[in-house]
Amino acid sequence: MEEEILIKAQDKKNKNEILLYLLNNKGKYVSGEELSEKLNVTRTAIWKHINGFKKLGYEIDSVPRLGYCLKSSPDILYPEEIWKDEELKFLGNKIYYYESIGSTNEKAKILAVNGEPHGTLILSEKQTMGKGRMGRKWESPKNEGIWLSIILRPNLSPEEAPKITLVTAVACAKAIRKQGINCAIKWPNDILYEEKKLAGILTEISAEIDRINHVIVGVGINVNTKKFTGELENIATSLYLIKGEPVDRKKILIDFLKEFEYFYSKLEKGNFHEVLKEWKALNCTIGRNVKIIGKTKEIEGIAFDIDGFGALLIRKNDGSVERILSGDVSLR
Ligand code: BT5
Repeated sequence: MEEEILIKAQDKKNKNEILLYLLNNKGKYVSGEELSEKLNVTRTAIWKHINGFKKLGYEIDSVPRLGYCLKSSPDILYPEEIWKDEELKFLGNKIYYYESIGSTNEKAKILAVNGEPHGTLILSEKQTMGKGRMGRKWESPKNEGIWLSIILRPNLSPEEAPKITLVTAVACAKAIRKQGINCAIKWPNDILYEEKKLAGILTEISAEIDRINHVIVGVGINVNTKKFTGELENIATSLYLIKGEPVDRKKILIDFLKEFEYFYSKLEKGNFHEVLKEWKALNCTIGRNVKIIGKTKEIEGIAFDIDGFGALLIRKNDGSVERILSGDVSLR
């Protein structure tokens, strides 16, 4: 069943300064007077906001004469936690943050058609109808992973759109590697650890013949899932299962967004070769015997390279070369 619970839809320029002030002074007492003077808000407004943050799970002490002290933050991907980072330039300048949604990609498509800007981020703590490619399902249990979509309006031709999947895969793998996890990219859209799937990417495009209207890039990262069952038991893994301890989702999310901006700007500036170089260093597909299961045919051979558009090049047993734009790869 599809349920949609929106917590907040907001522009970065209207971020909640009270929460940011508390986040930046975590563990310290700040007086109501100080907040009120610095942020130009009334004491009553502050009190109301503080109660709202407490409802979200922020642990805030209020002591007469001393003021307010943020003791701990809940494990939620609240937009201010992202805006706290001042390095991000265009990603998340507008954020839609859900407690629950059908699919962030589906929502992003509607928002993109309604004109939401480049870089808009759609985040949900849970998806009830998370999607993989070709109508497959993506399991997205509450608070256990990062389930997000980004609206992009790139200045690229439609045949260049697959480059965005490569940018995303590099950003995702880099953010995960920062945790000391030696993950690798499997062409085109998987992040694996020891052959098990840690993250998946779903890139969807709306285009005319010669022009992209928008691209939606969806990312699912299994962070704190403790157990996979059924079909996923032997094929999926999470950062928790690899590290043996809970991992801070906010940190992974922010690292991913920063890496994405970095590599996306390479793409925008015509330096896609730098993305490719990084992709090649992080991938586990090239050099392997593979079987590609496409919509209409199957191909077997050695994946020996990717080209400047991100297509996989396969040398078949008869020596001929095929250029693959999409499909499922099984590594042999
Ligand atoms: C993908 O498809 O890997 C793309 C996944 C994209 C998910 C994100 S979450 C945010 C955004 N909103 C969405 O609705 N989707 C995106 P594909 O390569 O087709 O892989 C799908 C297959 O992965 C399934 O058939 C399962 O076998 C497996 N799978 C499903 N859930 C999984 C999970 N949580 N972890 C690992 N594998 C999973």
